[in-house]
Amino acid sequence: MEKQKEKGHIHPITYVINEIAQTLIEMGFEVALGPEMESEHYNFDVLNVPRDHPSRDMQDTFWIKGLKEMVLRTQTSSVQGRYMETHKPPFKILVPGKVFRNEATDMTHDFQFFQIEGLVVGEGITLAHLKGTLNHYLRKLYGEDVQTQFRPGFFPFVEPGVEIDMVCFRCKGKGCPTCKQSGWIEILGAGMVHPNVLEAAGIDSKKNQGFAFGPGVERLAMLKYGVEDIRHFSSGDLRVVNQF
Ligand code: 2U9
Repeated sequence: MEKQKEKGHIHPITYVINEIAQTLIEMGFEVALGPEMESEHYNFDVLNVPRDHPSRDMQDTFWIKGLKEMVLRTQTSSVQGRYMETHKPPFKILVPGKVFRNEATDMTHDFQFFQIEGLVVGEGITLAHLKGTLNHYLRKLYGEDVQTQFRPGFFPFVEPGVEIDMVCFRCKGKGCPTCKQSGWIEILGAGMVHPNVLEAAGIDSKKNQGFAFGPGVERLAMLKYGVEDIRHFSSGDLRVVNQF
């Protein structure tokens, strides 16, 4: 008898992107996409990243040889910059895609990874909308008993910026090596869109407010599936994907 052919597998990163996208689409978000090779203008300038910011260094960003002022995008936010120039608020978009960082790899850092960013702009948008949206999608991803805390954080494109922690899935908040005894695990960054970013796209920041969030998908997947090294996801080792 002919041996049954083994079926293909969906990559765990694709699973997580699809799951988050589905939740956000149910909430009225639309998907926006853009180029992986991006201009310095959309990758940094319109996002309020100062000219002398360290993230623009050769050591942190892949600059394209022979093409002036072109980079491999360091975050998917460049897509939102383009979108805001051509669409009037109110809008809610989600932007999944690959991003690149010119840095040494270790268990929690890779030179390429995926992000799924969200952006909501309109009149009367507040930090409460950001909290509600993130808590809803984290519950869908990790279960109804997810508990989060929001701390101040700094990113040039948001003000105020927040970093969001989740109660440690391993020790449930008691403190263990996974959460460095704190009981909390940092999962993503977010914030209210900086007025400079809205104005750079021609949006009146007196009339409109926005919130944005930008998790790294591998980090969410590592926590969901208990994967200890981020590099497993792009290693091409089928023993990894065959488990999903
Ligand atoms: C626009 C305005 C603001 C997206 C945001 C973060 C905070 C954030 C990091 C998480 C881990 C990058 O992958 S990472 O290294 N990002 O914490 N991202 S707010 O803010 C935006 C996006 C678009 C127009």
